[in-house]
Amino acid sequence: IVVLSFYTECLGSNCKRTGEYDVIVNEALKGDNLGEDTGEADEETASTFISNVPRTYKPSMLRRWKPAPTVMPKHGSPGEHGKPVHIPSDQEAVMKEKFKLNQFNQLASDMMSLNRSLSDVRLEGCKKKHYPKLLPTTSIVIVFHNEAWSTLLRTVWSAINRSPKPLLKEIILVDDASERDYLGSPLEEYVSNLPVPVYVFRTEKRSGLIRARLLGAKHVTGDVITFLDAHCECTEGWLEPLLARIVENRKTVVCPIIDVISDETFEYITASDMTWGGFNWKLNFRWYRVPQREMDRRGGDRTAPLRTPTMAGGLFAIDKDYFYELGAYDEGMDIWGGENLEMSFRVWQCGGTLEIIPCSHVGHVFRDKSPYTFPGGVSKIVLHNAARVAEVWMDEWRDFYYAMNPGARNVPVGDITARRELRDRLKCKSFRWYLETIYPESQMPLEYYYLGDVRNAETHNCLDTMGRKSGESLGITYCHNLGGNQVFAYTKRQQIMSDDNCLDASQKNGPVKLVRCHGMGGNQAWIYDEVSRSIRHENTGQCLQKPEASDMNLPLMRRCDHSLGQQWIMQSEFKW
Ligand code: LR7
Ligand code: MN
Repeated sequence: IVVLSFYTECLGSNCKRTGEYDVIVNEALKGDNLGEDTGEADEETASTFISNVPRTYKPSMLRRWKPAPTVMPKHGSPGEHGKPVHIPSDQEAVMKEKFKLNQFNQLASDMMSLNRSLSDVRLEGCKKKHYPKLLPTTSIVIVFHNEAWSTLLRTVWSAINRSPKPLLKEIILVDDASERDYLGSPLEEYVSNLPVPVYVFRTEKRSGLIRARLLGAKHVTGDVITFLDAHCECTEGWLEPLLARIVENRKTVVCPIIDVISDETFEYITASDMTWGGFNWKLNFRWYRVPQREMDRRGGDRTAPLRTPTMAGGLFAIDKDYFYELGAYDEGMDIWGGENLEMSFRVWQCGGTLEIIPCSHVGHVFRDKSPYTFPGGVSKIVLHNAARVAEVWMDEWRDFYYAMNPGARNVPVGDITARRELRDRLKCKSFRWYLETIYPESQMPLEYYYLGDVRNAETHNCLDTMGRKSGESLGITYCHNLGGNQVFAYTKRQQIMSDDNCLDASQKNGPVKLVRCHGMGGNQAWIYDEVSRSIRHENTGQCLQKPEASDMNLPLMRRCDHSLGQQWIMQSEFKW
């Protein structure tokens, strides 16, 4: 169950940008997700790193460019200006049938022009920006497995139409062993007639997106590699700010703002410029609200590059030499997942900078489920990839990953010596440095006393989140020793946390809830006494107690009385 929830959570609605963003906005409005800065930010971004990558581009590598002309709307064609597509009611059965092919509304996509128009979603300040007259060339690498024709080719056309011609060296498509005939010679024939060189390479057997990208990158002749998923739409002016930033500093890895193309209607929905990338204990990539600290660093300028702790993974640009110097990708990762956090940690820990460039917008079709097979099993693959991230980059914080995903201990990580050597060779910094300097707001506590289950001395039951969300009640049930929902960290800041939620009590005798950790003590401060084994709530002075018979599964707040029902065992040794 733990394993399944891992996967659905990752490809599921939680991962969907709209859904997550709503949550973020709502919580921001309520004011409870605006945790204060939880640490000191170090302004120096690891510039001590010794690099072979030349710091500047030679003039011969740069091209003079002009912005691409705006794509004009086709009158009467569905989806123009990024509007939603309406499916006639007599076509609903076809629509449902086609939805299964890719887990998005392929009929809607097929109805739209491959060159559909979009509105200019940029901030006014972005439209006025001047970029250098000379910029480097880029090659776009798009990998796909069984992608729909219309989404794949709309990705290609949007890049061609909206990139300054001299800057787009070529587009490299990598077919990862698709099983659809139209992706064979018909695709090769189609792309041979496009106004930009487009090449198709094919993996011999299903390799997964990570190795497919490595294959594509090998054939890149441009100076910058730009990766895109196969169901994207580039918007006006998307490329220039990315390249301009890399010219400024070749060790900057840059992402556009990833807007939402609805999987239901193909409507183009602008995403917030106030979210950045984080991750949870399961090592799922997650969007979170940008903290005030980073807004301040940018002088409040919403058009300025945003330093992000992690990236979503599919859409980014990187100097080609730097890509290889930094270790490209981990070839030991299969099919899907993990590479996004792996590269994010690697960039930061090894002396680079990872940014979201808010003046660059690219749409992506977010979907609830993955449409394709995971040979060998979803959980095995995803846990394997994530374990490699944890083992190579996260030092002792890998414990959080294993505690949250006990199934991961039984999945072989494979040989990781080459990646560990890479980390040594590049003299990369520790995960502690990353948490302290780059991501003090993360869910991973910097200092903690304990990680494990919390057992009641009388009933021998364990505190359990029951998989509940922020705002819901804490549960308690028999101890299963499997970690997951029964794993809690007791931190030096007196929080009892499970992933990004903390035990929270707001009144005497009241319920104990799971609430998004705010790091400000108050309702979330608990004092554990190792001798009396009590968990005392600082604000109310009451103690955590086993449920009463009538309320079987809800731990309570009661006056401290040293009874056995108020004694809690944190099993493994404490790190006092
Ligand atoms: O075996 C495979 N072979 C492939 O070529 C599996 C996938 N692929 C292709 C696939 O056709 C697609 O073009 O790889 C690309 C990414 O796969 P998706 O679209 O199923 O992934 P996703 O959009 O659900 O997931 C995000 O996380 C992935 C983790 O491995 C990758 O980093 C994706 O690139 C990434 N997508 C984005 O960053 C877009 C924004 C999504 C978010 C958050
Ligand atoms: Mn995708």
